[in-house]
Amino acid sequence: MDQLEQLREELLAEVANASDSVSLDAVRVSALGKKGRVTAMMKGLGGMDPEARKATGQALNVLKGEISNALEARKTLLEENEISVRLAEETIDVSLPVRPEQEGLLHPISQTIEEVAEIFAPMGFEVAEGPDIEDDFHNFTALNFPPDHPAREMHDTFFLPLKEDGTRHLLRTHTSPVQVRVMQNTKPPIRILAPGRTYRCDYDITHTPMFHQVEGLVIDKAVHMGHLKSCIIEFVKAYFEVENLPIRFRPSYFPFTEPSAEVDIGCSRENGELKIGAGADWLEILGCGMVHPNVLRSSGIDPDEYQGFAFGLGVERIAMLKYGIPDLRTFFDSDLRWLRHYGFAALDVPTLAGGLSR
Ligand code: 2NL
Repeated sequence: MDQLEQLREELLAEVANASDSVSLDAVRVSALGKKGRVTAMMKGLGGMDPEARKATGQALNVLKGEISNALEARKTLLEENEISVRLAEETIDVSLPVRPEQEGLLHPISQTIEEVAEIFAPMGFEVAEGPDIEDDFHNFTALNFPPDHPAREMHDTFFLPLKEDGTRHLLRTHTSPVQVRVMQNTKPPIRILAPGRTYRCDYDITHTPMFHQVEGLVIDKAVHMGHLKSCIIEFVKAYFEVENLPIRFRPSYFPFTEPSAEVDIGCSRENGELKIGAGADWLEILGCGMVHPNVLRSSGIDPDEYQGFAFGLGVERIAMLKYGIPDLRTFFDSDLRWLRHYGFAALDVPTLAGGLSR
């Protein structure tokens, strides 16, 4: 028994002194392995008389259990220590740029949409989104485009294949269907901005088949043309960052607004150079109007109770004007040299106080 007690103390000391999981495993093998010291004593039981075999056997089993428990406890402790050491050594500053030598840039389209949203946010406009693939109702019918009206063809629509029920989906030709969906699901007052991709089958110097729009919509009980005008004037001045920018509202036509207007800003064109601000010329920058009663009705809003105004602008166009980008088609070439020239620092977000376009 003395011998067993001595073995017990030695083995527990070895377990306590093991300083890593590799040396701890060596202790386990030397005690409980096939040729281990406890195992060897177990083998010796066969040569004992029955009384001694029973007593020693029980004592060996107790010892084996004790050593196993000590090994397990030591193993857990060592593993926890090893994790703490690694955590302390392997700290990462997650706020550092991933590849400082190859930092990503914001595309001028993203930058322009953020600037527009930043200007309208303090006026209470929230950003709304919807699907690029739309149905005829949300893209045309709800917006007061009569069936077979040439305005539908004017939009050069991309249609998806006919479905079994004879209808077909399409790629939205403007972001107005987003606003139709909001009107269907929201009790006024409504004040939203709908930026996003739009598609028309057209490709030349001034058209790409995919382009971007931002539309705005306000619905309330007593909204009138004066609200529309001040909202647009406020936006245009903030966006172009020009004091005393001349602005005019010119009567126009859209199926979804009545009355409708196009908005021009003053500019000058001298020896081929376009300058925004006071000058002899005018430049068209957006369309707007009072929402047509048919559009309200189609979207589930009572035109006798509510009215509203809406506007729409082309993102590429106002980005080209502000940032002097001469060729529309270069927007979607994915040319890194172009992006390094026209792109914006990703963390330098536009704010009204800090400047929109630093
Ligand atoms: C343009 C003109 C415009 C709208 C878009 C709109 C949306 C709804 C109801 C009524 Cl849901 N109107 N949008 C209104 C006037 C003009 O866009 O030239 N865009 C590039």
